[in-house]
Amino acid sequence: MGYRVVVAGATGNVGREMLNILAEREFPIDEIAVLASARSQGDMIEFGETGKTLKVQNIEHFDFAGWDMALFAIGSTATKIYAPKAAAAGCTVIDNSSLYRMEPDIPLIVPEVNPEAIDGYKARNIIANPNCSTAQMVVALKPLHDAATIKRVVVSTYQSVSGAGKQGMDELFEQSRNIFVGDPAEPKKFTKQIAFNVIPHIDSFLDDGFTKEEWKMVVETKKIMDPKVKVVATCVRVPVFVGHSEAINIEFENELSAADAQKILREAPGVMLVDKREDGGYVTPIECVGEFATYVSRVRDDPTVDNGLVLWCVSDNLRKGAALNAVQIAELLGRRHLKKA
Ligand code: 11C
Repeated sequence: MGYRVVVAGATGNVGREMLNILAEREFPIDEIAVLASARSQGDMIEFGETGKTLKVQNIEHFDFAGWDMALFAIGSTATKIYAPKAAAAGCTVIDNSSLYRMEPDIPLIVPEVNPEAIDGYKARNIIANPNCSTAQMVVALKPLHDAATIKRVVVSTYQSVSGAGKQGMDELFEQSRNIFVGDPAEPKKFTKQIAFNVIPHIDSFLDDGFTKEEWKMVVETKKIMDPKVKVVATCVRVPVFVGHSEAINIEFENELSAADAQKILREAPGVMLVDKREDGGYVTPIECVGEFATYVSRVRDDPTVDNGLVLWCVSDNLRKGAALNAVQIAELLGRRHLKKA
């Protein structure tokens, strides 16, 4: 016996990955409904590689009663309308938008890091999925935090254009092509040219000069992992289609050598350590596309601080950063709360 599952936003980058991953992981499904805005109503989309195609329904007219869980990837504005409706109808919402993440009575979950926090979902019947750059970072940090207690994290990100949706991917493609043929490469989605460039700006600016993406990495890490951990981030968009990378400097309370950290990371859930200290002995974004793991490479002792390490972390932002984490939350919800015979 399986679940009645809804995927809302099924035609977008993340929604499509949700369908792929539900199929790949053989999530127990009795019935699946795929929703989008009126514009996509009636479109047919593939359910991963199952050979099945699904007809897109208009979310405006969908009745969530009788459905067990809904994976939402529709952005904050639409989520504000439809998530409370679904939750009130008894369908548990697993939401990929930033809308509810910091609400105290809504769990923000990375299953490898804080699975027990899911138990609070009943207050609102909504569970939040973190920002992509936070999700992969906490998967890598948690086992090290357990071993030596992290005091402070300094992270610089190298985030792919797929984090900005299909428009971001199209802009990188079109600008690259235009530059090759000598046509103008005007920015539309991004604030500056992204092809052959990097842009130190993701999401809107806040009063203190940080961006909202940088703020999310701070507050979400605290909520998921430990409020005592200090984090400072610089988030940068790079001309990569899929896969976010992060250079992370970590300061610990207690001593932890790079060799011991490697041993810990080798065994850590969700982590794949690839750290050969030779040409090519590390992972780059292109290699993590379509994968489940958070890859860690280049683990080094930081000689400039007491008890410091430096590492490189890469993951598929549409998967661990979004769709995979949402499906893992659905699996966790099933195991802990919505057991089927
Ligand atoms: C980006 N991290 O790469 C963003 C996308 O809060 O879920 C995801 C934004 C979010 O642009």
